[in-house]
Parts: sequence; structure tokens; C-alpha cells
Amino acid sequence: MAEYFKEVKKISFKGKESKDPLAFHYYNPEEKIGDKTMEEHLRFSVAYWHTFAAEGRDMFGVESAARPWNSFSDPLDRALTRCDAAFEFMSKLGVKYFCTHDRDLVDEQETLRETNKLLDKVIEHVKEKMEETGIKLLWGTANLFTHPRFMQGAATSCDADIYAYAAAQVKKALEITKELGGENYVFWGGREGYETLLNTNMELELNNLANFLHMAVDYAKQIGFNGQFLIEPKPKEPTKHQYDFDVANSYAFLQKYDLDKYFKFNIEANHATLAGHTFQHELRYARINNILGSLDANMGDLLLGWDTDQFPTNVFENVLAMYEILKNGGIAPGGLNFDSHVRRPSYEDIDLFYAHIAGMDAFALGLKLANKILEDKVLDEFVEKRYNTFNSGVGKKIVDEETNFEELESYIIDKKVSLPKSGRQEYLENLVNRYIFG
Ligand code: XUL
Ligand code: CO
Repeated sequence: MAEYFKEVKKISFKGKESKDPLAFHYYNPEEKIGDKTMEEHLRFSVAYWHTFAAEGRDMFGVESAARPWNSFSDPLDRALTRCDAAFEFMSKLGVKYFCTHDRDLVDEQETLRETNKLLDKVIEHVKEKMEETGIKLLWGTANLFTHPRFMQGAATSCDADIYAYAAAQVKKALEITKELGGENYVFWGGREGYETLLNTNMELELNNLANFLHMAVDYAKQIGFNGQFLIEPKPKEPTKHQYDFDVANSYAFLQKYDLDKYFKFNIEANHATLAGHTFQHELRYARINNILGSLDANMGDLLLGWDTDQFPTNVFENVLAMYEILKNGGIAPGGLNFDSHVRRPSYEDIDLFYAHIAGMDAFALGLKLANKILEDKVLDEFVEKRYNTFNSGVGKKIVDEETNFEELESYIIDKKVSLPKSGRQEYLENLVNRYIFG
């Protein structure tokens, strides 16, 4: 069998003094942080699409990276070599999970039946590789956005045949995810949204989307797929307006249609920033509602208004993300999936290693620092004090729902009210920085 990354041996932890760029400087899988190892906390996953299928095409140019494993013209050969390269890469990197769309595993054929037949053959090979390496499927999903038939949505299409096609595709994707022991199943609303309301029946589209999700839940029960269902919100791109805008909006949708008990959220950093939120905001919103499921670990470029899907190298942001995960009691059965791709000029295969190492080290450091901040209770104590007027007197009555407007008026009407305590934002930002400075 061909070896695709000959110049790379297994990536190992060498510590922060090491100058080896093909080593981890902070990610030490066995190191215990609190009660779990780094590997157990972080549950890193490689995205099959960006790392093994995509080759650096953008809106203005063709592929910049010719991956040798994608070079076969026969679709079965291509799918098998892509799979071999993927498992070689993940084994050498030491990542224990991957995520995939149905159409990353095989290219679409003339009919759905033919594509499904090809998938069945490739899945056997994927299963063998999974058994051989111990690498597992974090989540599966269906690509309902690349083919032109989905140009106006899939579960929110204006055409019932397209809706049926999407349903059949998700049915098969659920079967595959179950077959591969996938721990979650993701719905990212690829083109579930609209370009203009002039041609759109929003009410019908949202009802149809809810029915679609109910049918998916029912089918999962029928075939005994017990993985966690996840919604991955994104406010725009590719459509002007996506229905699953952000966590709060999507949660309201799930509640309205009685779907909230079946779904949690897969939160992507760059999608959060496109919605005008920080990653931490989305994670916090999900955490306090007990719907934090998994993370698409990447980062955007705040100067650009689109999804750049960069590897997450910003330690400050990663500390805050890990802070939410630790407060959540962990992320399992979710994980940290690198829904990230190398920049188009980073076209050599070795760049895939540099990129993942960068993201893994930056998140490992984020985990260590977040854990220290939590142990030292510095933020907790600050926040606790900030709200301490709610611990007694009128504040306690408010929290306990034991007061009303009249009582609050008589309490305050003659009182000399002082300003609330300083927010101390800069003090706190420096406090987090001081952990980063070491
Ligand atoms: C697109 C995106 C997808 C989903 C899976 O922005 O994030 O790759 O993660 O369909
Ligand atoms: Co994503």
C-alpha cells in the first residue's frame, strides 16, 4: 500500500523547549488535566472534506494542491486511496476521530442508487481502517448543498422531488453513520435559507424543515441509531439568510416544533463571528441551556465577512472556549472537529500536518490555562461578587420571585442609589493575559 506522508513519522509530544515543527509543544495526550487526560478532554477530530477531499479551490482559482490520493480517475479507486491517505494521516497525527459528509467518502454518481452502491463498497474499507487504527467517527452528515439540485435548499426546497432526494440521502447517511459507530449526526443547513423573500414561502419552508428533522429522528429510532443529533447554526453563506442563524434562534425553532429534546448544538467559531457573536457567546448560550454538543474548532478573520475556516491558533479565544467546555463538565460525546482548511498558498501535503499541530497545540494550551483559571476561581469569584446584591434583601426576593413592582417601588423611591460596581473589563482581560504570559 502506498505511503503518502513519507517524510512524517508519528508526531510526538516534545515539550515547549523543542524546536521541531513536526512535534507537539503543548499537546501531550496522556497528561492529566484535572480528572481527565488531554486526549479525553479535547477529543480532536479531522474534517475529511477539508483535509482529504478539497484541494485549495476558491471563487477565483482552481485547485492549488494536487493531492496524490485523489489522482485516480476511477471513482472507487479514488475513494479507496483517499481513505488510505486519511487513515495514514490521522494515525501519524495521533487524532482519534474524524468527521465526514457522505459525499466526502465518494464522489456523486449518475443516480442515487449508484452513489449508494459505491458508498457501500467504500464503507467496508473505511470500517476495516477504523478497526485497524482504532480511529472513530465523531459525526456523520449529508452534503445537501454542493450539487446544483440543492441550489434553492434541500429540506427547504421549493420542489418536493428535491426534498425527497434530500430525505433519501439523509436516510442513507444515517445508516452509514450507524454502521461506522458514529457518536453524533450533524445537520448543517447548507442552503436552508433564502436569497429573497419575494419568491419565498417562509412558513412552508420552516414547517417542511421541522418535518424533515422529525422524520430523521423517527428513522434513527427505527434503525437503532443512538448517536446525538446536532444542529450547526450559521447565519449566512452560502445563502444570504440561513434559517439556523445562531444558537438562540435555532433553539427557539426546535422548541416551537417539539424537537428540542432530540437536538444539541455543534458550534463553529467562524459561524459565531459571522452571526456577530464571539465563539464564547455561542458556547455559553448553549451551555446554560444544556444543549452544548460539539465544536467545529476553527477561527475566522474579523476583517473579512465570510467563512475563512482557519486553523484555531488564537490562544486567548481558545482559553475562553475551553473555559466553557470545562464548565460544561466536558464535551463528550462531542469533540473538537477541525472544520478548518489550510490557506490556498499552503498547498504542500506537509502543510496539513503543520496546520493541525498548530490548532492542537493552541487548544491544548487553552485547556491547560482554562483549567488553571477555574482552579484558581479568579473569574468565578469576581462574577460572584459582582452580583452579590442578589444574595440578600431585595435582591434575594427578586431571584426567589417573591416581590412585585409595587414593593420594589416603595423600597427604592426615597433611597439614594449609588452607581453599580465597576465592570473592570481591562483588569479581567489582563488577568487572563497573565495566565497566557506564564
Ligand atoms: C460549512 C460547515 C460545514 C459543516 C458540515 O460552513 O461548517 O462544513 O460543518 O456540513
Ligand atoms: Co462546520
